[in-house]
Amino acid sequence: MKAQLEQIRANALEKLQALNAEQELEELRVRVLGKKGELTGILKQLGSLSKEERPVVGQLANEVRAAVEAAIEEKRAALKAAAQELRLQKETIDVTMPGQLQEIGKIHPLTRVLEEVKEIFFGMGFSTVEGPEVEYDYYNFEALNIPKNHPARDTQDTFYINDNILLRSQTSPVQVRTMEQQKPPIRIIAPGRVYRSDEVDATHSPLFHQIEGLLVDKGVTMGDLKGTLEVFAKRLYGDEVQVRFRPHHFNFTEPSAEMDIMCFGCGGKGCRMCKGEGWIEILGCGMVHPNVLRNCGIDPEEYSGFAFGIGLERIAMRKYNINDMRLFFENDLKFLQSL
Ligand code: 2U9
Repeated sequence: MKAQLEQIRANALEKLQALNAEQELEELRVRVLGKKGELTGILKQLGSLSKEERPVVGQLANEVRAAVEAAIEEKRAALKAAAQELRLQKETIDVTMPGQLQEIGKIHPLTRVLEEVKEIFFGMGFSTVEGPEVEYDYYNFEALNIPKNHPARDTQDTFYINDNILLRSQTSPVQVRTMEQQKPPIRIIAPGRVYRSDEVDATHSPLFHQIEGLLVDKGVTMGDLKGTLEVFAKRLYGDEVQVRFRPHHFNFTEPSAEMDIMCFGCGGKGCRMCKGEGWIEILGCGMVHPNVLRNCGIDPEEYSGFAFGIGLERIAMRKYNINDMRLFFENDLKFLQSL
């Protein structure tokens, strides 16, 4: 039995030398010192020994247990220290390394101008309404007093899905849908993407953005239209800006007009920026045509309203002095960061 105990000790110490994982260490502890372990097996046999032998072998067994336990604890500490050392090495931070440049993005100029325009109209009690970009011919043209084969369709030629469905050429369908569902007073702006079958060049794009507005109530006049849009121009371009209204024609408004602002490059004298005009066109507008009100279930004898349409790209081009519309859509970071 003494020889067995010595064997257990020698074996355990030898194995301990070789192992290098916590898991293996635990396995060894269970195999030698555990309830069904080698050492426990020997202790169970003590009863079969003679009176003289029992204390001698018992003492040796205790010594072996103490020695193995101590060696296991020592190994456990060594493994822990080694693991810690490895982690420290792996996680070392080189504080002299150059940092990674985090590029900071910017709000797209069109979004910025859109937000600005929206804020101005929110300040005058308008709220935003949105609608589908794929529309029925009815909402895009018919309801707006532009029947099939009317020449006004030429200037707003768009992309057709079929005879009745198209990509909207203006955001006006949103206002038509709103009037169908809501009784006046109505005071809304409709921003969004619109489409035209245009060749791409510096001032044309098959996709661009509009903000249209509509106000319908009892007793609304051209005076309300002019006052509202003049306030808009002054908020956007500064209080000193002067505006003028020129007669125009749209099927959906009567009378119709375009609003110009006095050129800030030359103060109205005429320069390259305003192409010698002295004035710069910024939007179209007019009193909602009685046919349009009627089409939307609103009695033109009881209510009147005004509407306007703003091309967002055009406003942004003026504001940031950009001469090519394509720049908005090319995602050229150099351009976008420069604004
Ligand atoms: C309804 C009734 C009337 C919207 C209007 C304009 C004038 C206009 C252009 C501006 C530049 C289009 O983007 S652009 O090319 N728009 O001049 N838009 S009045 O009139 C409406 C809209 C909805 C129910």
